[in-house]
Parts: sequence; structure tokens; C-alpha cells
Amino acid sequence: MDADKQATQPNKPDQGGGLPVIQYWAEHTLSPEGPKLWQTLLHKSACLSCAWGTGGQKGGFTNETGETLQRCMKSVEAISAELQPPVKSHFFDDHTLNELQQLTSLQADRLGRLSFPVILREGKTHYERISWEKIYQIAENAFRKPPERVASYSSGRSSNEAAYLLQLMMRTLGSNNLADCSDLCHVASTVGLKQMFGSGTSMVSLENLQKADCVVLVGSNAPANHPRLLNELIKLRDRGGKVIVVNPVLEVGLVKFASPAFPLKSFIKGSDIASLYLQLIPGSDVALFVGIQKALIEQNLIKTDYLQAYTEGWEAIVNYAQSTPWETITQTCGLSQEEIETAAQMIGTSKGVVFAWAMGVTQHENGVDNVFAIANTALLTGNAGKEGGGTMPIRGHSNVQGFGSMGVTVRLKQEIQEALEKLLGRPLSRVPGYHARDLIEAADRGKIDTLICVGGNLYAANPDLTQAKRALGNIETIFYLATKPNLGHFHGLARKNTIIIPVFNRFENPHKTTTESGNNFVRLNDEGKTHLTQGDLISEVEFITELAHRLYGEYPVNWRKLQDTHYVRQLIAQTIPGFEKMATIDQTQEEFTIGGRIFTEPKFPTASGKANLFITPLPQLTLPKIEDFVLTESVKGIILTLMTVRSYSQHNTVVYKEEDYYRGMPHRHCILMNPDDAQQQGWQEHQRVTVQGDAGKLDNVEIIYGSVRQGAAVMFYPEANILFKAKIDPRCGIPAFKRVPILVY
Ligand SMILES: Nc1nc2c(c(=O)[nH]1)N[C@H]1C(S)=C(S)[C@@H](COP(=O)(O)OP(=O)(O)OC[C@H]3O[C@@H](n4cnc5c(=O)[nH]c(N)nc54)[C@H](O)[C@@H]3O)O[C@H]1N2
Ligand SMILES: Nc1nc2c(c(=O)[nH]1)N[C@H]1C(S)=C(S)[C@@H](COP(=O)(O)OP(=O)(O)OC[C@H]3O[C@@H](n4cnc5c(=O)[nH]c(N)nc54)[C@H](O)[C@@H]3O)O[C@H]1N2
Ligand code: SF4
Ligand SMILES: [Mo]
Repeated sequence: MDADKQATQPNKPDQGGGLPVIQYWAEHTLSPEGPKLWQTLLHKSACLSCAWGTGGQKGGFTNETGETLQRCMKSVEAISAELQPPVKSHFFDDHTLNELQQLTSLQADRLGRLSFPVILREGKTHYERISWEKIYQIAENAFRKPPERVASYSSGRSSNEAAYLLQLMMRTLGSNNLADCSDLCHVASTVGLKQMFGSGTSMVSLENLQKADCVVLVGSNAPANHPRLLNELIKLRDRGGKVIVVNPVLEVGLVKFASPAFPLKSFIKGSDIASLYLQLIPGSDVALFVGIQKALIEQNLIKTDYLQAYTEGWEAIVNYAQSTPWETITQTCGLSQEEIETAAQMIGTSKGVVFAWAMGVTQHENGVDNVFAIANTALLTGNAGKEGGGTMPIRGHSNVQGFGSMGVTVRLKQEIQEALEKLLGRPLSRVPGYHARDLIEAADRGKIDTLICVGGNLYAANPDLTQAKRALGNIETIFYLATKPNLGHFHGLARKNTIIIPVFNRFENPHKTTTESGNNFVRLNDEGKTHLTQGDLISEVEFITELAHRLYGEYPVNWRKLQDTHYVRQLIAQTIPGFEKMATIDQTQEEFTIGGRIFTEPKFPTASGKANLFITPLPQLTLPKIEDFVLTESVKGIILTLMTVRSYSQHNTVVYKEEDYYRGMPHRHCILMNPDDAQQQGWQEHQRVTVQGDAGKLDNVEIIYGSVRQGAAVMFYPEANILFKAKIDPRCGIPAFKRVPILVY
């Protein structure tokens, strides 16, 4: 369905952003929580929500180039949730676990802020309050299990300091089991880009993005998940540049977006975003990009001089594209040769092209190939290592990239390993660590005794919730460090002890912290205060250092001294490459771009100094048959490819609002379908259907018509995670959340 048709659908907005955003701002900033909300918005710290990284020392509303008015509604949404009153002191006494398990994600979040520690003991029906001394006693025993049976999981909202300490504690123990939410998120980008360019993050700074005249935006719903990126796209269109969007769903905010940052020129009428919208088949991005490469070659638009001088392996890519027939390409991705040629023409004739992508690219069985195919295209056109061009994975959580930089990963950089070995005075364990999926599999096989979760929701973030619950249930002790209750605290329960530890968030920590944006920019966050004045919360840094002190005394560092985060920053400066400026950031207050990450010249930190291209086989996009689904009765239905995504009002597993206004989905129990697919089955909009995957089913799901490619459908995560056991990209371990075969009947 095209843009015009979407616009004519009743009750569906024809642009992203706009009035609802202002209404939301007004409601919240003028409400009783208003003054505290403003105080927090102005606090000198990075935005909690996404990794675009607004905020910091120049004030809460500034981006990395110092431009103001850059806070979006998502930021307000995230802060408001953190400013909730505490969970009532008797709440856990009054409610059984069974009752807690009936709560939806939204209801769990609305219980309020966690403000005292609680424990659920084996066989008990209630969480009970517990003292800090008792927690440390349990923790000391739990962390004395064999190191390979101890694991951590983390989510990128915490600070660099907490992340650094977590990995140091785990590696001192001898465990490499540092699973992280990035294992479910951008790991395909990290693994792919590292092989190509020797660096796994974005090579484009915000400043350089502002010099581009073309952006190719692949598999990203930025209007919802990185709203301030839209400001850059609006500015780019205004200076005559082009935006190519690649997405099986026509996301309304990528067609037209009304940004409050430009009250006159954009907000009233909305700004055009996409110059070209390519609505491909889910999972077929490799085919599209090989097609673009083929067209570039045919149109004589590849940069042979550049390829010869700065890259390796490019001839094979050219041969592969040339020898792949157009018919195979167009059949695999479902786009016409003309559409692909138009995209190639736009890319090949632009001066600077930034290739940006998010989960629609990474969360596939061939996620790494998707990244290779995009970056190959960048290289063929000379768009890597220059101003105004490059590859830009759009990162998720506000400090997820910092976690990776600090060594919270199962793929530790050689330099960090060596630096840590020097610090410890002994080699690190060589037993490979479990990433997020391996952790669940290992726990399912009874191989984990102890798990510490620094934020996040390991349970609901995983595919196959039935397995996730069972797996976590095999673990003896789980510690959840969290700011607010979530589904994981009520379903992801340990066999013996589940302990929830309430922590300060970024703007409440009693010490300074740092974070890293997706554009490799380090922010300094000032100390703050919590509104939970009666609470008994702890900082992540204090908890980890106290536990480590009890386990290791003063080896290899004086852990208690590190409760002053200034000293953690000294350690980071010593051991993490590119972070040398951390040593003086307390004095200078100077936020900085991490060294060795932004490439404005085509010289790359690979062994040869050149970029490597890799062949990307076209995916075989088959679907199962009805007989392949386990059914108790014979049914008539349709097999679709399901993409599980975020609604416009949720942050990952945490739901802020039931409806998705922009997609016209009134609640979370909906499936967004192409009207032709529904009508072929004789179904109408709002009819209820059953959706079945290979791990479970959901009944009574409401059909909503949307601009989804035929044969594909959209549902919201985490609810949809009950449905399927995802396929995994073997090269990086990421689950294929965006190509789930389902039967709808
Ligand atoms: N407000 C808000 N902000 C967030 C988050 C949040 O939940 N809420 N989450 C944060 C995190 S951790 C992350 S990782 C990011 C996520 O940011 P996004 O990646 O934008 O999030 P998704 O909702 O997963 O949307 C993925 C997009 O990919 C498209 N897509 C699906 N399959 C394919 C495919 O095969 N090919 C292509 N080309 N496109 C496809 C979908 O239609 C959708 O538009 O956002 C971060 N920011
Ligand atoms: N089907 C499907 N599944 C997916 C995805 C998908 O697109 N589809 N996306 C995947 C992706 S990209 C990601 S990143 C994961 C997200 O997975 P996670 O990062 O594991 O989950 P979140 O929902 O972001 O975690 C929210 C919780 O973090 C806690 N929290 C918030 N701030 C802080 C803090 O400052 N400190 C501490 N300690 N805790 C805090 C709060 O208690 C909150 O309830 O989900 C993945 N799962
Ligand atoms: S774009 Fe991201 S970092 Fe910037 S204000 Fe919005 S949510 Fe925060
Ligand atoms: Mo993510």
C-alpha cells in the first residue's frame, strides 16, 4: 500500500510527530510532577532513553554540536516513569506472586519506583523486605560458585562506571559470562563492522552527518525510537539532499514528520522525509543491496580508484553482483528493477551518503550479512572514511555502546584483555563467555547457579518466553538491580532466591557518571538527588564495589575507594583504548569524541589499513506450510512473516501506553496486516484471529489494516515473544526477531 492510500485510511494520521507530541509535553510539564520534570530535563546528564545522546554538560536540551531544543517526547516519557512515587511499602506483603504474575508490562511499570530491597525465597508466595547485610551474605555465597556457573546480564541504561566495575568483578572472579542486551540488538553491526573496518561502531559523527546529501535509512523506525534523528533528516531535505527509506512497513513518520524543533517550517505542515521509500520483503535486505551494487556497476557509478587504494576484496563483490541475475534479486526482495536502479542512481550521484540502520537489519538469521551488504555498498561508492559519508548503526539504549566499550561483552578486545591482565597480574580465563542467548540455553541445561542483572529484563527480551522462564527457574540465585518493577521480576524467578535491588537512575546518582552516545561521544553526568526521600536505594557502583570488596578484599584494586567514581574513570582511562580523556574529565568537564572511531579519511584500523569487503549470499526466504504448525484441529488460515517491533509508546519491554496512535493500533493485542492479505481470507478489519508460531499462540488478536507489505505482519514485543523460538545468526548469536513465520487463523 502506498502513502496516498495510508493517508486515506480513516482514523490514521498522515504524518509523524505533530500535535500529539506537544499535547504530551504540555500534559506532563504542566501536571503536578511538572516542576520536578523540568528540573530533570535541565539536569546536566544524558537523556535516559535512546543512544542519540541528547543532554549533558551544555544543558539537558543540547546535542553534540551544541544545538539546542533537542529533547523529544520520548525523553519526557522515560523521565516521567522514573519520577513516579515509590511502590507502596506494604505492596509486596499485600500481593501474592500469583497476583503479580497477572500484571501487564504497563501495570508492572505503573506500580512505581522500587525503593527498598526485597527477596522471594524458595517456596514462598510473597516477596519480602530484606536487609543489605543479608543480601551481601547471600551474594558472597552465590559468587563463590565455580566461575563458569556465574553470569551477568546487563542493559545499557547504567553508567560506564557501573559497566566497567561489573566486568572487572566478573573477570576477577574468572568468569567471561558477560551477556548484554546488545547481544539481542546491534551485535550483528559490531561483529560485521569490526571485520570490515576494524571498528564496530558508527564511523560518522553528528557533524559529519550534517554534511551528507543523502541518507539511506534501513530498518529503523526513527520517528518513534530516535526522534531527534528526524531533525537531521529534515535539515538534509531542506538543503536539497535525499533520503532513501528501506522498510517493509510504511512508517508514517518516515513519510512526513512534523518536528517541534522547527515550529514554523516543519511543525505546521509537516516535512517530507523519504525521497524514495522501498517497501521490501522482510529479511531480504541483502538482495536489495546486491541489486543496488549491480545497478551501480551497470550505471558506471562505482569508485574504482578508491576501491583499489583503500579496500580489499572488492573485485569479488563486483563479480558476485554482476553474476547474480536481476530476476533472482527482484524475486527475493520483491522490489522492481526500476526501483532498485533509482536508489542506485541517487546513491551513486550524491556527494556524501550516510548509511544508517537499526533492528530491521540486525535482527535476522543473516544479520551480519545484512550489515556487510550495506557497508559493501558504502565502499563501492567511496562512502566510508570521508566527511559527510559513512556507516552509522543507530544504537539502542542510551549507554549500550558504553557497555561494550567498557568490556561488557563476550568478545573482549585484545588491548583491553592485555590491560586487564596487567592489572590482575594474571591471565584472564580462556573459557568463552555466554552471550544473552547462550546464557538462556546454558541455564536451561542447568549450567548456571548465579546471575546478576544490572538493569534490563532478560526474561521478556528473549524469544520463547516459556523457555526463558524455565531456564531462569533453574538458576539458584538471581539479583535484579532495577529502578522499576518489570515482568522479569515476576516471571523470571530463580530456583532459590530472587532478590530485587532498587537503584538510582542516571539523574539521581550521588556521584558523577559518564555515558557514550551512538555517535561515540562521551557525556559527563552530574550527581543528582532522588525524589524517593524515604527510600532505601543504592547506586549500582556502590553495590558492585561492596560485593567485590567482600569477595576479593583489595585485589586487584581498592574496591571501596572506587565508590568515588573519579577513580573508576582513572582506571578506565588506563585500560580502555580511546578513553584517555577520561583521566581529566572531572577537572575539565570536557565531553569528548572517543579516539579512533570517527573516520574522515579512508584509513582503517584493520591489519592492512584497508577496509575489507565480504560476499553476501542472497537469503533463501522460505516459509513453513500449515502442516508444519502443531494444531489440535484442522484450520484454514494464512502464513505470514511477522516482524516484532516497538510501539510508539514503549521502551523495549516496558510499555508506557496501550495504544499506538501512529499505526492506528488501539491496544497491544493487535496484528497489523496488509488489507489484501486479510480480505483474501475473507477477514475484515477488527476481526479477531489466532496467531500461532512454533513456540506458542495468542488468541483473540485484533486485525488492524496497515501499510505493511503483503505477506508480512507486525506485532508488538515483548508480548509476541511467547510465540516463537527464534532462528539465530550463528556468527553473532542474534535472534531473528524480524522474520518470524506465523500462522494466522
Ligand atoms: N521510544 C523508544 N526509543 C527507543 C526504544 C524504545 O523501545 N522506545 N528502544 C531502544 C532500543 S534498545 C533500540 S535497539 C532501538 C530500536 O529502534 P528500531 O530499530 O527503530 O526499533 P523497532 O521497533 O525494532 O523497528 C524496526 C524497524 O525495522 C523495520 N523492519 C522490520 N523487518 C525489517 C526488514 O527485514 N528489513 C528492513 N529494512 N526493515 C525491517 C520495522 O518495520 C521497523 O520500522 O530504539 C531505541 N530507542
Ligand atoms: N521480539 C523482540 N524481542 C526483542 C527485541 C525486538 O525488537 N523484538 N529487541 C531486543 C533489543 S534491541 C533489546 S535492547 C532488548 C531490551 O532488553 P533489556 O534491555 O533487557 O530490557 P528493557 O526493557 O530495556 O529493561 C527495562 C528495565 O530496566 C530497568 N532500568 C531502567 N533504568 C535503569 C538503570 O539506570 N539502572 C538499572 N539497574 N536498571 C534500570 C528498569 O527496571 C526497567 O524495567 O530486547 C530485545 N528483545
Ligand atoms: S532523540 Fe533520543 S536521546 Fe534525544 S531526546 Fe529523544 S530519546 Fe533522548
Ligand atoms: Mo536494543
